[in-house]
Amino acid sequence: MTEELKTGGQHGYLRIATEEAFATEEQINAILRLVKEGRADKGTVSLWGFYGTSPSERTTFIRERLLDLGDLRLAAMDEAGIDKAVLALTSPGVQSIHDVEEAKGIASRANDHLATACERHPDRFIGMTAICPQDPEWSAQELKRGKEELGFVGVQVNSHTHGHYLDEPQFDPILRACADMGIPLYIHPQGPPDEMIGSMVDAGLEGAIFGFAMETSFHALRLLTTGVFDRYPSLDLVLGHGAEGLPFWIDRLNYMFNAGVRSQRYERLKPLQHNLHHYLRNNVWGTNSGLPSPASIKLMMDVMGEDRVLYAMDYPYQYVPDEVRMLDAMDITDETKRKFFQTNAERLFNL
Ligand code: 1DF
Ligand code: MN
Repeated sequence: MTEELKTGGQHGYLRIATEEAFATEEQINAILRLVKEGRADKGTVSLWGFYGTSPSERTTFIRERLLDLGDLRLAAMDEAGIDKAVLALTSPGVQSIHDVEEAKGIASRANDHLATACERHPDRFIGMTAICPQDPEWSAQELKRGKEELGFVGVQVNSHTHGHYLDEPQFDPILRACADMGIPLYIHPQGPPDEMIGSMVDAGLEGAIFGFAMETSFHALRLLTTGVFDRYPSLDLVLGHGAEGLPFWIDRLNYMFNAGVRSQRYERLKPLQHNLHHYLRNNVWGTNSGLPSPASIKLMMDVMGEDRVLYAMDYPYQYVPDEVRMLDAMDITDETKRKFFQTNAERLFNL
């Protein structure tokens, strides 16, 4: 498994990686200041207390790679045969920051910085807008600027904002902007909010290993079960990490949701226009970030349809070129492989 991975598509497809992270100095400094002052939530303390300060080889590599939007990243992409990267401000974006004016400034400067890098490398880098859900109206404006002035193709929201979720009415301007302007909404994990994190940090399980998926799948399910996609049938929701496990759970989710609705168990849960399967197959897109194994990818394709499953690497958090070799060798048809690596991303992000 040491064959050279080439960009350029001679093997039949371009590889477009769709969950790739960058950071800015001021973002990391602002988050570390919160951590130091004891004002960050537990998930942020654990995540950035570690990545921001640990001297380990992994964290040093990641810090250096997050801050680079130039040669280091391009060399890594070349080495792993990645033609294009869809880039977003790393988790938690500015969502842990309490001072909303400060948070908006950091997000919009990160957007300017990313746009400059995309202009410099237009055939390699593609941007997603960073927003500040703490101010939904401002975020809707920034989404418009991202799309119309900066050329960005989506938005990454790093799941909850201080324990609040996008189905809550105050966030409606964000959902409406995404639906009206055709902006895919990528809900990316961060640590669970203090109300949820419980004993997960003590167990060492609140991060990317488990807590991320638990909290982000909860977020996505809230959107599905409260009728967000009946209100916004054209809204595209993108989830990483095997659509955060939802394809695996879908039959149980659907059965128990319908059972609960029929018996009027919860005030909040009302009949929907469709089964939950329908939204997975019509509104949700899933990437395989963190999940290089064919078994997970084929399950996603079975449940969601092969037109909705996309490749992601999650650079620099999971930079493993051998995973690309493994995916190249997947026993799916050439046409399906091309959809997975290239054309589904082109369709979703309108590339
Ligand atoms: C980690 C993983 C961190 C992912 C991330 O952003 C992240 C990690 C801070 O390994 O702690 O995006 N990930 O998506 O798997
Ligand atoms: Mn990620």
